[in-house]
Amino acid sequence: MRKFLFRVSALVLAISLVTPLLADNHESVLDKVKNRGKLVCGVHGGLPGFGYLGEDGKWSGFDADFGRAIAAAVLGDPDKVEFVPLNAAERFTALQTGEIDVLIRNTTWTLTRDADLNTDFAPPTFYDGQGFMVPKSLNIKSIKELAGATIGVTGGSTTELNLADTMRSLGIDFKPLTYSDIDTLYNGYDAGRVDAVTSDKSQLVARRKNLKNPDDHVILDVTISKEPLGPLTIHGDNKWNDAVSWVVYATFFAEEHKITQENVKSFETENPEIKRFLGESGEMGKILGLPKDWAKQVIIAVGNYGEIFERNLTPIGLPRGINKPWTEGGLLYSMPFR
Ligand SMILES: N[C@@H](CCC(=O)N[C@@H](CS)C(=O)NCC(=O)O)C(=O)O
Repeated sequence: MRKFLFRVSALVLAISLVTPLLADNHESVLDKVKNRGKLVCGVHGGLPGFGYLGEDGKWSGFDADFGRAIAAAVLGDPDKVEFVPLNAAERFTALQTGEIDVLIRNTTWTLTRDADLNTDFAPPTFYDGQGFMVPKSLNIKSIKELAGATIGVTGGSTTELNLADTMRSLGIDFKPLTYSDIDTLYNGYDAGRVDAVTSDKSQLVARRKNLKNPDDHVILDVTISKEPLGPLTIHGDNKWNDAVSWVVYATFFAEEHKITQENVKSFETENPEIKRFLGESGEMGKILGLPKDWAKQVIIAVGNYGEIFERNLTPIGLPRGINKPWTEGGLLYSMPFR
């Protein structure tokens, strides 16, 4: 009898230990966010224009606004988001361990990150490329002229490998100086400890503004890589990745159809696709596990893609470039709301 009872209690214990794990594995992050009533979003903390924690304690930036857009879609309130600042190296662990629900931190979509890191990407929100910044006084115009230079780069990023690949293929000797933190990198550059700094061009533009004399520095007219930046979710949670992806598409779609933060509440249309977008017909919200008016809430909260760009990136001097709707020759292309 005692043996039997022991077996039963061991079985009960095993089931009670395993069940939450199983349940956890099957619970989409979408449901976790709804139950918690808050989105936890990993961002950069020190990148003006993208993810920046101001001295007033307020978060700003393009990536932060996409976090707010997701909170608006899922929870109907763009303020129901907690931002977690992460450096380049720790960002993926934070997502893998479930510390954050989504990572929106100027992160490049690459094959290895997609297939080998237990993460999935949503559509890119910013098509970037890697470049170089040098002091004007060095009078450097091309990468070849960087021969023998000490080049500052941060670790844990795609940047390091792109730099090594490019220099090797061009047969140029250089000295990389790897920093673990963005502030020390740019302070080091400003203090003349490195001759040049390399990074995503958006980051060079954003950080040039903080240098002692921004006008004394030039970003070379060369791009050595493709850096499609966008949100990441945990691998295999399709429901959550669908929701995040369609929030991004909603911002593209609204710009394409001239739906703005100002006109979205009273937007009148007979276009069936726009009606579905606004939640006036169809079951788009239900299918995604979101409220009927989720896309409308996104635009009320942060505006369309162009508005998000103009609010955050135009002021730091970034041109729209290829980050324009496909109808204007750019790469932003929403899948159909159908
Ligand atoms: N888009 C690239 C680079 C993004 C990135 O994190 N860049 C580095 C600078 S090159 C950075 O911000 N490092 C600062 C830090 O980790 O604090 C990537 O996804 O790896």
